[in-house]
Amino acid sequence: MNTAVKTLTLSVVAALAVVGCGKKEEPAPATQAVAPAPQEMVVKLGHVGPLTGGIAHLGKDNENGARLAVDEANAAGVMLGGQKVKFEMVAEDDQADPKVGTTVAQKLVDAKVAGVVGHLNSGTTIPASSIYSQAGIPMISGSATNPKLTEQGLKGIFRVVGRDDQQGPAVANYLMSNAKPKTVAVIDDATAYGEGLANEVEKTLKAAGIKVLAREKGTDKTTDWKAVLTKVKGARPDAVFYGGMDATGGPLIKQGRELGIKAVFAFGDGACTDKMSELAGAAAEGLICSQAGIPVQAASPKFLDGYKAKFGIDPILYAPFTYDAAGLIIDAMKKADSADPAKYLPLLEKSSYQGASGRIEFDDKGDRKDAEMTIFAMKGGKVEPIAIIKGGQSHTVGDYIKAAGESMAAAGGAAMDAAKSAGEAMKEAGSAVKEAGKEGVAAAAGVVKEAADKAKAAVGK
Ligand code: ABU
Repeated sequence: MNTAVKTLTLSVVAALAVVGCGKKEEPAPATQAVAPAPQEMVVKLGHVGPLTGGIAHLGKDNENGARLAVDEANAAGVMLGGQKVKFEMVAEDDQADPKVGTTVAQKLVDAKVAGVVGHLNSGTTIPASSIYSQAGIPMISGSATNPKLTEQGLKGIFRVVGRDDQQGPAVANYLMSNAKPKTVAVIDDATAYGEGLANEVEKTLKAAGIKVLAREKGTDKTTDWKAVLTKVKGARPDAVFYGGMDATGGPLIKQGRELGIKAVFAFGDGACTDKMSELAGAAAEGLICSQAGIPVQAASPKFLDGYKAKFGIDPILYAPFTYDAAGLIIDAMKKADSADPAKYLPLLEKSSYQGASGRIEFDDKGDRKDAEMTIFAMKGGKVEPIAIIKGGQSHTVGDYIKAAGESMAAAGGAAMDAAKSAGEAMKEAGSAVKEAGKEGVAAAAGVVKEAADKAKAAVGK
């Protein structure tokens, strides 16, 4: 039951009690002890990402997104089961390491968190997901894009970004239509994400008849790519695709240009940040990259302003998605009127939630339905979004933001209408209670129930 209806029902019950007794309560004697205020119920939410190492900037960005959602919920005040709730974020560092990832996942389970936002990397999220699922704790990643995460058939495991079997074809198709390469070199960092995305890109290129060179590999810690790039240079490819993160992608493009490679360089979401130009300088200009979701600039103004006000910087990449992941968990708890995962998970599965990154609904696997893909190019040291692809249609970023604003305004209008209807139903209920004083409590209870149902239906629209 939502708050408006609950408030209405409680007011009505209280009013009926007064009417039913037919007399006013005596004032409490001065000596009577004042009941202590009910204690806050603490609900723990976990967040996990790399907070140390080469991609700590992305882990912190993810954590900030989740923290903003938690702090906003605490500031707004949330009641569950009649008790005031204080959400407490338990933040862990998985160092982007699969083994550490499973260790901290178990730590969060032992700490009895009610839900988890994370992890950042597919390589940590996939093994950790079975630990959460077995413990019955819902987990939503705001960044892990490897398809395997949601192909394991695990209950309570979700992501709010798209998958690499959508992102790979999107960036490969853009590369083909834009740079028209005949030969492409594909390199990856041997992680679940980097290798998986590189495979998807290679598959798409090959299906279109493009020659793809033998795969070259590094690791998620490689910063000296000269041996790999010298081999690549000898094959004179028209384009180079790298599956990996910005911490390793920056040195890769820098060293590629230093070696005189003239090819177009393309990357996936993990290397689609301004960090690329911090690491590579002018060598990063003109690179192409993709994101398995909307660009951060297209997130809701409420989120963008709130993030800047709280952290004094702009969000980098996935923060709108981790903000939404935390928001989804809290919203499902509110709908279930409980922080018990067994009670709120069924509502989380059926979410239709307007987040900072748009409307979020999940399919049966836990993937976001109809996720956007964005293509970027590096211009003047910044990754600039060029096109947002949704439902097979390509949109300019300006058009997309305008349409998103209009649909949010429409959603806001519908909420106002619902609130108005709820207010009218409450007025009706008030009159019914007044009438009950004359004609009987039972008759009033029927009218009140009807009014409460109307209010519930109006607000639930
Ligand atoms: N999606 C790119 C970064 C996170 C991952 O490993 O999937």
